[in-house]
Amino acid sequence: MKHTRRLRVAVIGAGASGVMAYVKLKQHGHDDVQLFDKGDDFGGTWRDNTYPGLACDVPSHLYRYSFEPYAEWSRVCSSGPEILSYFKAVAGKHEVGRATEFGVEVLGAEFLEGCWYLETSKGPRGPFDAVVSAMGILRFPLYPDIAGRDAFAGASFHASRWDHSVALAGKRVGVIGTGSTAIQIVSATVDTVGELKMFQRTAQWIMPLPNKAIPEETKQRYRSDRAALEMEYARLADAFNGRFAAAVVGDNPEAYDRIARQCREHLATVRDPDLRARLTPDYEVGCKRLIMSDSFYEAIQRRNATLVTERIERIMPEGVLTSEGRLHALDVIVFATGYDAHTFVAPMEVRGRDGLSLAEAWADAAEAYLGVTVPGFPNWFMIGGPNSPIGNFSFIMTAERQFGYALALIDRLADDLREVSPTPEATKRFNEAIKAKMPDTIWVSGCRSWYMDRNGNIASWPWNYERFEAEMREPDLDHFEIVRQ
Ligand code: NA7
Repeated sequence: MKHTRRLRVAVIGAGASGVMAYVKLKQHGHDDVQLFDKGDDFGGTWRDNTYPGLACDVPSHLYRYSFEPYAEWSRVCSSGPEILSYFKAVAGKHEVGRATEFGVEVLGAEFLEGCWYLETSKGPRGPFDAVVSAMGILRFPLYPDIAGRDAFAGASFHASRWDHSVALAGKRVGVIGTGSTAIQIVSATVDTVGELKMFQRTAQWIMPLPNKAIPEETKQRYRSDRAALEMEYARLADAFNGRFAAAVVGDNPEAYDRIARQCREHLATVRDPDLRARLTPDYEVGCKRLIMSDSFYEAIQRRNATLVTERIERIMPEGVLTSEGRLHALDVIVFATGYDAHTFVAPMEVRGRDGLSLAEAWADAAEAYLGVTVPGFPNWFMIGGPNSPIGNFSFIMTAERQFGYALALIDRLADDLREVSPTPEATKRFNEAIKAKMPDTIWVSGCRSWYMDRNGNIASWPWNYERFEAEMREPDLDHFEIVRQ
């Protein structure tokens, strides 16, 4: 693609989204692109997470780039290391390393006289004509606010910062939390540890997604028949980003009923009625992100596993004290207590036009236009910004859609525009539509989840995926303030 000027583009983050942005920028003829990543390699969240049982719960044939089909996935939902090596291989193939500075944290960004200047842990970088924020969503581990947390005499760590120097074999291990992470860890470690105690604050709905190995014949077919591989991608996109997403936002009642029934039937396989009752959620299926597992119920019914549902009172040097005064003696505590999913660019300080900071602009609520751009922050594009579709579907596909939209604007910056930012009116209309939709969503039906932010605003995309794809197809320049070249 030929352009009238050579654009200098910064991409913050070299995880799955940052690498994708680089490849697509290059395909569109943008060859002055610089990536920054505070880690030491590609992979983002798949580099940082190394806990036992780590896997994606979205089928691998959908959790990949549309432009890099892959015939070799070993299972329906592949392990973390396999996913990491895929993303690293793609980065290697496209020589993204040449354009990436690792070990550089971007601390601030400022828009001055039409350009972005970055402040990093290794000094200033820039100027850049456009910035792509590809920093991921679940970056900041949340540690529970439990009294005595630091008093524990054994080993303790957050699941996403796994301490591999701690051997689990034969140990008394406590896992705090019942999210996707905790469920994977419990399933993967129950046969290794001596005793496993899972501390549950809230029961979860669990969908029995069978994680079968993909047979060699199937891989062989995918290797030789690209169309078959594409058909599998399309089938899964329809099932997950399509029907599943629609079911959760209320657009497909039959699919929703089927999912809810599957979860109930799955729960009914728990043999002990008392354990089953304690594992039964008191909110609707889909209110929290659904757990996908066909091994957890079996794991928690093992002789050496215990589900603790009494409230945690405090952590003692010996273990966890629960509300009925019982001390659960432990050697290791794993905090599988999730992430702050609503930080977006923070703690990076981003200053747009007139010195306005994103933190100031977002003091009441993080609001963007269609999740990608923000009024007053020209040429700043986000992947995974506020109200991006998050849930039980492929974020890789979402990231590609969002960046496709951003790229159409970036192309214009290289052709005839100098600055582009959404109008406050368009942004207000979009966010009012989200608020208007909020009472109809399942996310407000009485559970605590990261689909809502701390001020009670919806953090996800409240409509179906078709609408998202339609919105991402092409930016409507009437909704943007533009400065021409
Ligand atoms: P989640 O899904 O946010 O789960 C965190 C879990 O930790 C959840 O069960 C919480 O209970 C529990 N939690 C948090 N704080 C506490 C305290 N103080 N006491 C007891 N229990 C607590 O995080 P995950 O890492 O499992 O999954 C995140 C996403 O990663 C996942 O959805 C995929 O997209 C990948 P709560 O339910 O809030 O009562």
